[in-house]
Amino acid sequence: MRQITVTEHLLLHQKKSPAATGTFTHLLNDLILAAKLINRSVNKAGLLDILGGTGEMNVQGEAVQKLDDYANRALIHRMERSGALCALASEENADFIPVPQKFTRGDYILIFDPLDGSSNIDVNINVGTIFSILRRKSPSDQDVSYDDILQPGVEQVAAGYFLYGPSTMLVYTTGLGVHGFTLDPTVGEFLLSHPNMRIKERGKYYSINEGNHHYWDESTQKAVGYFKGKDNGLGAPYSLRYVGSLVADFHRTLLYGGIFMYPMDYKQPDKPRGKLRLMCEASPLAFVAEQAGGAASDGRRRILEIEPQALHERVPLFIGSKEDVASAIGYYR
Ligand code: AHM
Ligand code: MG
Repeated sequence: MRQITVTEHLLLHQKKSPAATGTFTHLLNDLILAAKLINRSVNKAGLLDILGGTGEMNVQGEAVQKLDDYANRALIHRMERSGALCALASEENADFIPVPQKFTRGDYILIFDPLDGSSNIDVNINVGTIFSILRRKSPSDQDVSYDDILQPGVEQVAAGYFLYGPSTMLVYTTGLGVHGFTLDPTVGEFLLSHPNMRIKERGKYYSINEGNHHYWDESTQKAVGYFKGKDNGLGAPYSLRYVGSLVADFHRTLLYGGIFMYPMDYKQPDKPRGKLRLMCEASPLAFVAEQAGGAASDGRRRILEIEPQALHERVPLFIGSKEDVASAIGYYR
């Protein structure tokens, strides 16, 4: 059997993509190295003193886990030295980070959620790293500004995620389909295991935090009621699956079909909001979903067309099989 590495795959299958340059390949390989380091720590989490919180809160007002902090530092350290980037932006940092002048700078921008689902770390449940790669808009000799960072998802050059689970996977797209690689720990390489991933037009699973039912508006209650309803016209009620790690819930949705929803809610009545972040969570996964034949919406707009107003902007998310997403967002018209 022929084993295809990520670099080989980029050279062989992504030739037509503007992302298939030497610099981009280098960027992706540095990202892979950072992910392997994070994977190593996640794997040993129970053995080292890296479980639990740091005692600090992040810019989102959420408790920072020690592994969140490690993953964030590993990514920043590795990626600012890659020579391919001019700036990075992380879920854990309030502002974007321009690549310091002492390092070689490139034209790409990396936006990431270093350890998605980190509230699940202490109980040994899948977590992941989500990434989005953009190209700067301004000339290379100028300082990077928020105009370079706040680009809608349609401008992404590449996006994807690493899933640290029973096996460790990389799933990514450069706009030429979605491809999945599994880490072979014996040789330390990600090898092509899921070429050309496609998501079913309709699935059998819905995924949402049902504990928020009382905080939802009527449209959301009806949308969720549709999937679990006996007389929904879908043949049978959908089964519920909810890990609470977006990467894991999305990965299952990609492979089995169905829908993942994190709608707007009224948990804080004066501040109705979605929970997930547009730039480092929703947009990259929306790019993957669409490239696999699925869809992603905030209920009214295609996620990829939303013009971000702020780096940490939150957005409601309906993502997965095309027909399931269409059914859900039909309740928001
Ligand atoms: P995180 O990036 O800080 O881990 O937060 C995002 C996570 C997602 O992985 C997951 O889908 C969601 O929060 C779960 O939220 P809830 O506990 O409200 O259901
Ligand atoms: Mg997250």
